[in-house]
Amino acid sequence: MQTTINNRSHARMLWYHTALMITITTPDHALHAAPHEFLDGQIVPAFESPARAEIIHAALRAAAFGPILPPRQFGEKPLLAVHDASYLRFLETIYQRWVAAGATPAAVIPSTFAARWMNRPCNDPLAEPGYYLFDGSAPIMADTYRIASQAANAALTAADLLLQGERAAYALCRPPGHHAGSDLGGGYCYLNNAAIAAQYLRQHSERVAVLDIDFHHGNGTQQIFYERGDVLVVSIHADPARNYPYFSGYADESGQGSGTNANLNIPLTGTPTNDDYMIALEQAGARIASFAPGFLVVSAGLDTYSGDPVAENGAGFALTQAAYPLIGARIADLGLPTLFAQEGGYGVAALGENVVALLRGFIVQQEQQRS
Ligand code: SP5
Ligand code: ZN
Repeated sequence: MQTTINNRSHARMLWYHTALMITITTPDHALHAAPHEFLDGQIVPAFESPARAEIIHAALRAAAFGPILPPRQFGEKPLLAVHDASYLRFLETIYQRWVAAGATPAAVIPSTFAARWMNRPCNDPLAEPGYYLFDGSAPIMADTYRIASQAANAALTAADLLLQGERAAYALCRPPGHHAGSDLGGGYCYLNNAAIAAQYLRQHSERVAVLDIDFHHGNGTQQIFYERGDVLVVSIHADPARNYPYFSGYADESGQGSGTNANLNIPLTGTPTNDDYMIALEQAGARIASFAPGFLVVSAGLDTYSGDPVAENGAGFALTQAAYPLIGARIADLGLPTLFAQEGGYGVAALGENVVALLRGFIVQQEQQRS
């Protein structure tokens, strides 16, 4: 593994040599700003806000890990490799059609959902959102599709950096992605940035792994790769019996068909501490190592932090900031080219520092491996 890393660094462009980790992001993310979401029976101010990315950006600038660059444009092709065309057209057109039909211009939020035995398609602008969204926490505004595409482009640009020989890159994706399935959005997610990047990297390696460390089960990523043996999906998250997204994320969901045993869910009950979490991460790491992927995509949610407002009241995880460097170091130990894609994390005050702590843990460990 050591040799692989050194060979890779020869391919680096000279000016990248001093960068410990390159970040990809664009200030345009702020154009996607939901006025509210529908959560637990109430209209509440949107938790997934531009302030999240702003505080992460500021913390990364101060940490000076390396350049902070804008995404390149990839067009729709890599999105279509993961998402249905009809779903992309929905995301792109629904806001205008919704407003033209006389519905509120604040945001598209469904109130009637297609579920189980009532799932006939209906293209009425007031109905379509209930077909393509699974909850009331993914409001669609005028610029949502364009900005979600930019988040995917950020992940794809980070993927390209790995292909150019970078050991790691960080995509500051906003909106996040891991709840978005092939034809379904929800939980603040529209396009599955991590899955799009994993699928893109898959063109350059026979096997790719996704490690999801967000507090919530990465249900969208699981669905997208559930019947695939070439992309391993491992998710550590809160017990679905008591936590969003509730209807998936159990340990017995292990993949199907060619994907049998290529999905690993590690649900944690109670309020796990740093130590509890590291035990779960050890299990996740062992599975990823034995899968021997060419690339690792980390769905990096920081809502595992103690007191996160979106985690269940009184039953979130109990991780302290000290957990994140340990998590980053354990991920670096896998010795893989690694793409970090931002997912959740809503305790805005500590969010920037927690992201920096995670990435610093990775960087320090990676530097030790090199020397
Ligand atoms: C990307 C991501 O982290 N999405 C998370 C979406 C979660 N949305 C709904 C969570 C419902 C939790 N209800 C608990 C309220 C405690 N104040
Ligand atoms: Zn989350």
